[in-house]
Amino acid sequence: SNHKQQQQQQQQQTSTEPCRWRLLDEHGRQTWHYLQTDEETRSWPQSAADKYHLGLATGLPDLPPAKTPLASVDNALSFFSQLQLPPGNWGCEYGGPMFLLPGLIVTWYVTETPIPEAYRIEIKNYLFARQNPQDGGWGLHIEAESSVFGTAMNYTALRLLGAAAEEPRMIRARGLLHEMGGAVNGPHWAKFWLSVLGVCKWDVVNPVPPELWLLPDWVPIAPWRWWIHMRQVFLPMSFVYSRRWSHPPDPLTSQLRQELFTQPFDSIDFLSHRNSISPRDNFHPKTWFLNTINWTLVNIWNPYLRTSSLVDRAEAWTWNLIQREDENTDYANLGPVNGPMNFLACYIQEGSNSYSVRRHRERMDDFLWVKAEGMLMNGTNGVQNWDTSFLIQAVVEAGLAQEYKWRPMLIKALEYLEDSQIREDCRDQEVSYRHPRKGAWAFSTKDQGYTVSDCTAEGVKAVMMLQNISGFPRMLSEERIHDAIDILLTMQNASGGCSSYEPTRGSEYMEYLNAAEVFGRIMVEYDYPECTTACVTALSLFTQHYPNYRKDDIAVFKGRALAYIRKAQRADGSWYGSWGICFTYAGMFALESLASVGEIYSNSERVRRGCQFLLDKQMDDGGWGENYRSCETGVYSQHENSQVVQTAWACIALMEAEYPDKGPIEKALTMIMKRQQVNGEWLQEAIEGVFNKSCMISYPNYKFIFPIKALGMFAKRFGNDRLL
Ligand code: LAN
Repeated sequence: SNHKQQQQQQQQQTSTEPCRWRLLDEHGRQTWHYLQTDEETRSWPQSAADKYHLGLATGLPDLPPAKTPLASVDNALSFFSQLQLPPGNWGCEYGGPMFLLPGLIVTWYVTETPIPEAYRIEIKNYLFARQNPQDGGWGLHIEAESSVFGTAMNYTALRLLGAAAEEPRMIRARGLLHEMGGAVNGPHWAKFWLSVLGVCKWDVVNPVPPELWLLPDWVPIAPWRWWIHMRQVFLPMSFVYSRRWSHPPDPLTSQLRQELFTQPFDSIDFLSHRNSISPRDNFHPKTWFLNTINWTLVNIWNPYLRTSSLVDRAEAWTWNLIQREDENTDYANLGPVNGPMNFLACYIQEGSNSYSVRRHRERMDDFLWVKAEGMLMNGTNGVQNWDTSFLIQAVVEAGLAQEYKWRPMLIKALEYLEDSQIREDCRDQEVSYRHPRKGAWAFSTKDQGYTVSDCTAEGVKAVMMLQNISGFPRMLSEERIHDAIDILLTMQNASGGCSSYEPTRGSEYMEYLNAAEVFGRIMVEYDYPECTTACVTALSLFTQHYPNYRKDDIAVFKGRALAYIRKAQRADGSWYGSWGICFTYAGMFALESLASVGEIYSNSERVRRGCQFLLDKQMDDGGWGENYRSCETGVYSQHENSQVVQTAWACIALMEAEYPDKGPIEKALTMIMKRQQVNGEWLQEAIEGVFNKSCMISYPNYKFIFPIKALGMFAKRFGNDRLL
């Protein structure tokens, strides 16, 4: 009974003590730990970074007010350098998407994984903190309007974490869910997770046939051709779907069966709701083509043609591919959706105590992050390589790499990049359809280990800027730099552009089979001005220092890449951005590409149009502010407030283009400097990043990195005169 009492007390406990949380960073693997005893807290003190991320006072000093751009950079670096983590990388919250935690919570629940009490409390806090105040629901991402996906899934997650159905905030959420027609109106992924949990019947899930993995490679729709995130989610999903595995009903899920729908569970004809979807979720409606295929799969293929030997073969092969993904990443997995799903597949196949399940359990912690609002799930296992590479570049661009003061920070950062460059290709590269990776950098860590074109490019640029330009020790040999260049040279598409993880493997028509409903442009790799620019500028910098290595390949690559950049420009002078919001972000990259081959304002009509597009958007206070609606609609959408990050992007774009009048840039940077706090930091503003057109994602370190770069570039070009 003592134990029971304790449990009850815990149930009531609604927050943890912020002073007990610590971030551990082992070679970039970031996990949060809640220290139970005072002895532990004494022997592992909280760092400034811990405090900052938890929203506690950092104790970092007030600084002399900055009057000049370089003084502002100095203040910013004084602050930001204190957030560098021991291995040399920077970390941060990488939240935004609101559909990740529910997948994890359902997985934990059905795999009988105990949730540490401190996690349980803080995840609950986060989900409640992010409940939309207007209507009590949740959307696809933190700034989105409520949808069935967000509301049904986060409501379910909260119930699994112990929130009571009668709690007022839950009553409100349920009311909204019912107004939207209940969980049967959720998108495909919601229906999948709810069926796994046993609160929907599998009939409601549109087919996810693992047989597709048996198609020969030449078939135009074979899964190996899909965008890597889609096929790696489809993989474990198809395995679980094939088994129609569900958690056996228990008292809690029986209650959920009654709470999530507008009519009694037993009276619901789940099969008839396969295609039910609320208009709020239907961002990318399914095509008649996909609907026909689904109909055929449900009514003809599954009942009559799907023989048991075919099922066995399909399940055996998908299971094999799941294991390869697990082994190649040491169970870190590509991302936050396939991670929990692979975990679930291992549980179904190998049972609760298997090595695979135990290792997956540990790896889930890599995705979690604690902040003042509570605990959230990051969009990847971190932003390590990406932000660290950019910070190095910003300091070098600002002309500060030689400064004694910043040397320890930069050495550490270089050590991190050294440690995290991928040194070997995957063991089963061909069979598991992996792109070469020796010499590449991933977005996050070496364990995750997926080549990304621009992460490799930004990484190798940062290394060269330190080693070849700024006289830093050669931690990466010439051979390793060549390895990175070799990878970049594999990344080009027939169009001349570059994609994210691999060159495009399938046709754009594959989008007709996009079944996710909530995302656009997900089925195959596309060309991106951002990724293309990163590759072009890395190759340019490389040839300056290694003029002979693969000279001709590089020249051809660059010529074709530039042709793509020119072609991707819209008539109004803009470029559409896919990974940051939106035209401002892509404009910065595209103009940098053009400048890297000498195409600038004075000699290029197209650059003038690019600059004019941006200048027309400058706001009265000198800043830029673009709303995330741009990403959804493809039309520039003005934010009501100017944003430090986008203002920095626009300034960098104009300076790259050598826009002749420093007036607008000076005005913009003055605005940025006015927003800097006395300790050198900038405060968080609107969300910065995006993926798949509809989902926004946070890049909190951008508010340091890009102002530092813009201010530094300005001082270099126009002098370090007083602006304030
Ligand atoms: C990312 C994050 C980084 C991003 C850049 C490097 C910025 C970009 O230039 C290339 C694409 C890449 C690597 C990228 C791809 C898609 C990711 C992994 C994400 C936006 C972070 C989260 C997102 C992932 C797909 C989220 C899980 C959701 C699914 C729909 C599977």
